[in-house]
Amino acid sequence: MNTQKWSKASIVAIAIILLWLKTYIAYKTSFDIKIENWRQEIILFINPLSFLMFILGISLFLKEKSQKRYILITSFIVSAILFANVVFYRFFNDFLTIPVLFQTSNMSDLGSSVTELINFSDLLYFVDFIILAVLIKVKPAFMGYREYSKVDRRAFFLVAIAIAFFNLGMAETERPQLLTRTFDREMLVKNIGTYNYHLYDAFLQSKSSAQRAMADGSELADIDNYVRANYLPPNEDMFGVAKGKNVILISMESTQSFVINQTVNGQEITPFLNDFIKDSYYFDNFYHQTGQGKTSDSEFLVENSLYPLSRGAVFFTHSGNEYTATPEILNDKGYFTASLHANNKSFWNRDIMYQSLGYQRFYSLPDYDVNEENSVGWGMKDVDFFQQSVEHLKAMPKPFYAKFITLTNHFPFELGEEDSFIEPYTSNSKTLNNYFPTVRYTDEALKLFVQKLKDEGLYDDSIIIIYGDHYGISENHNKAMGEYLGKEITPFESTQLQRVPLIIHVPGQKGKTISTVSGQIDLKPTILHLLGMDTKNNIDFGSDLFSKNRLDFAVLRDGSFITKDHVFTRETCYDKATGEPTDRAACEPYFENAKNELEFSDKIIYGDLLRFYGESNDSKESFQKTGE
Ligand code: GP9
Ligand code: MN
Repeated sequence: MNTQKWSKASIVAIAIILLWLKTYIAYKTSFDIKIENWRQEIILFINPLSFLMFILGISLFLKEKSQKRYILITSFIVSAILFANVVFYRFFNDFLTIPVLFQTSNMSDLGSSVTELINFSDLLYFVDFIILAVLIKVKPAFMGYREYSKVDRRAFFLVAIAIAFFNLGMAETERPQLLTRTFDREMLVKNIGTYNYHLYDAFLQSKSSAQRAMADGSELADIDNYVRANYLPPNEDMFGVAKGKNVILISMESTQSFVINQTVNGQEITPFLNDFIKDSYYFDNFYHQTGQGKTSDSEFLVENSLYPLSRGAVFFTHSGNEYTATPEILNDKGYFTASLHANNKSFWNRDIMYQSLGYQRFYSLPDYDVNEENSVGWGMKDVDFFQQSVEHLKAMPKPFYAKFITLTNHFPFELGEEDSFIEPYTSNSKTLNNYFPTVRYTDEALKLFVQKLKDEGLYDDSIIIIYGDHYGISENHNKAMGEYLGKEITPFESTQLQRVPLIIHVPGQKGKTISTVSGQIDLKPTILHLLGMDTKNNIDFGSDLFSKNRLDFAVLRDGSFITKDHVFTRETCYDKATGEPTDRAACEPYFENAKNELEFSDKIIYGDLLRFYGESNDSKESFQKTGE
């Protein structure tokens, strides 16, 4: 009697145990979750359990047929969510969030990357589901149905609740304020589990929708004070030096500063940029501040001087907001504003977001002649992209503000023989190895582009600003990276690796290297001041890179920050001079500022607060739709 009861109870139990073990195995094999002690290991082990008990426990209320169907369908959905996280993690080194999940247009564009990211062995992620399905089909007697009494069900859910509280309690002692500090998804997943994390994410999502509805202009006062207090007047020597000139802004895909002035296998990686820097202002302590929105986040930072969000891509989640972006400001000053990028216009929701940013024209895929010969990896090769773009530039009304977004140096860094000017590196990371030749290729594309600008007489009438959009080599490749750089990649080094090049070429000026600690957020006021435009009344979180008395300071989207002498990351204060942890007190004076920066900026976005600020103009209507 007893055995029978046990065996008939098993379908729910088996489904829970299979999913539970699978999730734990996936944690250990497919994600890089750092475990510091045995308590954290226990938390990690038990964290999927309470959710699985709740969700599968619902089946205890169902009749035989629907119970089996419910369990099968639920197991499949849970497995699919886990697998989606695994694939996403391979690429982004991060966990999924709801906004990212709805970026299906991006997912379908991932193309070659997805095939790189999915292997045949990935079927293993569904093995438990297959076992369950087979058992139900082949051994229906073993997986028999049993009615559960009220007492059974109550006991079951009491155990689930107890486990959930035990989990939360342990997590809270390990990580106080876990749920209020949501910068770090890894920490969340580690402590409350992937599934609960998704529930939590859903809660955040609905909260942010509610925030906009509830927001009113009164919240702007504090933010306005903060921004005014941090405003820096322009450097008189630089203000207006590019007045009336064209602006050529180039976003270099995945280019980090560590390649500048360096070699691989004895060959220069960026020979053109190394030369170009000698005639330009070069910022060697300039950080990307992007989050999950990658390239789009960098565009957002550069043109709004606001931080992107800690989850999702603001290009997707808040494309309907009111902004005062550089293109919108320049439209009013008689500039023609355009973005050029030979990719689907809907990628990162650009076609929609660009209207909010004020762009008059988006030259996207249909504006280019793209074929098999001039494509590699994600699409059109940079050389061809720039060459064809010059024709668009020539046709634009002057002065123009034109943003170029390169593509060839994108993961998985594919390149044909004919375009490889240098040999790949030799380490156990194919990603890092192939990174160097594609960076070298983009460098060549830039050289040809600048030459063409000279040939067409555009060079002397334009300021050229080149920046890296975000990292290209994630922490998954720390070992190989350490080998290349000849040092261990500690959290300190990882933070320093978030530096991306920034080069500003002003016609007729020699330039120099400037080492002020800065970030993408600083570009908007810098550019506007170079063009001789006042920014006093803007809500900009960054400040002019040429201003005197600049504070060396950059906040990264994960809450890390960098000062003149210190780096604060992962709750540790590092001394830049030694790269070693130092007294926390050295970083403490900056905590408040770092927190304010991100929180105020988030408030503006979640509440769509700029709609209450000054009067908006109607540049949205002047946007010419492309590709239709
Ligand atoms: C896609 C390109 C790459 O259009 O900007 O985006 P990323 O994956 O780097 O964010
Ligand atoms: Mn990018």
